[in-house]
Amino acid sequence: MIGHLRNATRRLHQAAPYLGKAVGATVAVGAFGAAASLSLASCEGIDANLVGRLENAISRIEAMADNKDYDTSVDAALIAKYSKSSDAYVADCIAKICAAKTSDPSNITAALFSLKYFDSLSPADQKAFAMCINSGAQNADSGMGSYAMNPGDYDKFNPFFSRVIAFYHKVPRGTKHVTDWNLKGVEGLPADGNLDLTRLGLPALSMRVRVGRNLADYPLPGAMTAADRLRMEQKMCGAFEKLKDQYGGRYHSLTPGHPDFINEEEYKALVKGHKMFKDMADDTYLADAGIASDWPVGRGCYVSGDGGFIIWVGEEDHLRIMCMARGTILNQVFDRLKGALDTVESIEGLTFAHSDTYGYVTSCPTNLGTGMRASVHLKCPNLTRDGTDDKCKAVCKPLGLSVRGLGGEHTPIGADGTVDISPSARFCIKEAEIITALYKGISLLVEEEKKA
Ligand code: ADP
Ligand code: CIR
Repeated sequence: MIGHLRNATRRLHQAAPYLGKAVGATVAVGAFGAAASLSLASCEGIDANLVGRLENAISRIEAMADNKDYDTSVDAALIAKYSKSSDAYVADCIAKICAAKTSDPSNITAALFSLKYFDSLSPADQKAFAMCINSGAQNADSGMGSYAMNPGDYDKFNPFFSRVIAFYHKVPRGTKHVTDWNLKGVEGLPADGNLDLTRLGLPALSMRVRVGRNLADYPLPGAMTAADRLRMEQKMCGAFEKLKDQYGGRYHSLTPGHPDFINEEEYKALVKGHKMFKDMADDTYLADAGIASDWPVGRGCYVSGDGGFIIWVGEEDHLRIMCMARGTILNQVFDRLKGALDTVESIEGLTFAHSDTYGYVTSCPTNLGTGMRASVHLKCPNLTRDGTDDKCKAVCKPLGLSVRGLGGEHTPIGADGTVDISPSARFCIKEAEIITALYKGISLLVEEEKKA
């Protein structure tokens, strides 16, 4: 235990010279608080939640400790320089991201923003970079706070993004993501290879696996013009014609005047049926990133004949490709998605944006790598007895699980205590490990629900 504490303290001391004032204070308090808690946890049985807090604090320290040539402090002369910028967008963005460093220390983009690095960029790159961080500047309460505008931004603005990614995903800077859907040999996979929910005493559940994908030859959604969005939708309609041969179904477009246009009522029914995404213009994080611009132009979804294979067009990523089914074997949606993805990728002219380091490139750094979210709708009436997901979230966090509402992110839980459960990790994890982690997470959560 003393070793743990010494280690934490040593790392904190090493990092101290490179920490920005506000972030440094928060990290110091967080790390010492968590380290002290860990000593308790180790004495009285490990409380994974406290250990998680320590890990978070340490990973932040490590990300910051790597900052010898990367200064995150705010220089008054540079602030004055950019507040007078002739570009009002840049002036406003820079003033706000610097202010967020003190007002919202958990905004990762604000914490890791370097005004000196920004100052070293050409005026054109400064504008491009400001677009990447504007969501976190305008929404100081952001957790992540940035979105890439072009597939190449993660490399182009490497000094910033590599730190943000290392910090959020808790991996050393520069760690390479490896794509691997092969379940064989993955820890936690039952001997027969079936991730069978009946073994956990569960009935058939609603299961879904989605991946985010972007086309290599378009700007990412935050930088697309209305014309780009229309062209991309048109291109995808050509692909859907091919998919219809194999999977049946149809495309539903929100673009006024589109041959597959659906009205408001049809759109709402698709959202209610979990097949279509919500109105993005209501999401200020996406709106300030430019991702929701031109809504609803170029937006829509392809739904297969049996309703179980769906492709969203024009949400946070160009494409969100998913398989959904009510059933008991998680492999069913996982395997079907792999097959469907291979089919989509084999269509001529569709090349997904991919990076040797970051795997599949997504708008949000949180989704990089696999772009995968694997979820089930699970009833947890005991853990949600108070009508909120607070307790469920507290139990799920140390299990590496995220809790969402019945309508997805930022929506309420079901009246019967049904929640959306998914592994939080996306980057530097194999696809096969995500689906296995979901199975293992469900089994642990079922036990917690019984105890609650
Ligand atoms: P994403 O999963 O793409 O990040 P959301 O969390 O907003 O986005 O969810 C999108 C939609 O998918 C919502 O309607 C949500 O209820 C639905 N959904 C997610 N998981 C499941 C599931 N296991 N079964 C049914 N619908 C699901
Ligand atoms: C934030 O920074 O809090 C928001 N931009 C959302 C981050 C989570 N990512 C996501 O939903 N894809």
